[in-house]
Amino acid sequence: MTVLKILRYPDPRLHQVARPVEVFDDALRTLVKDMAETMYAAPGVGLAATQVDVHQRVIVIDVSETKDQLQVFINPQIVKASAEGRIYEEGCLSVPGIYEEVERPGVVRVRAFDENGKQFEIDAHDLLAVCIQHEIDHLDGRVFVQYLSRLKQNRIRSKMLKSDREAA
Ligand code: GNR
Ligand code: NI
Repeated sequence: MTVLKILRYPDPRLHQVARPVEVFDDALRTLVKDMAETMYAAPGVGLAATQVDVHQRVIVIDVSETKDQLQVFINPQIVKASAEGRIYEEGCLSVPGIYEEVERPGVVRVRAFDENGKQFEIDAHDLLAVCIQHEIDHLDGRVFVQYLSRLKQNRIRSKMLKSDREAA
């Protein structure tokens, strides 16, 4: 059982762009397992490798009520996105305590590989669509607060730095 440390905004490592996975080996499967444990422990509905300072294109998600439906997305690509947007109140394990509305495409088709290197495609909507897009953003070095106004971003940054100081 390994719960990994989650980077907190505004850590600059959250802005690194992750590289595609090239080898589907036991080390990758261990990473996936540790990321899943970290996500469930948090608890959260998704986690991108970037958040645990591993800059590879690996995502775990479980949007089920029962927390027993882990989905693994390696080298994920959005191959189709609906023109219609949806607004959802998002949160992030790297920005604890902050919840803000973000608009994104409501439905996306995602192509990815599982931890054994098998390719698959799914259509995602609702929370799963939001979560996949939020996690792919992490892999591209983007945190959801970057969709907010400069003013809100600055306030969130100050709040995070203050709570870091108080915890130290
Ligand atoms: O746990 C999480 N909940 C959530 C809620 C609304 C929109 C996105 C998310 S993802 C977040 C976990 C996380 O930070 N993943 O990167
Ligand atoms: Ni996040």
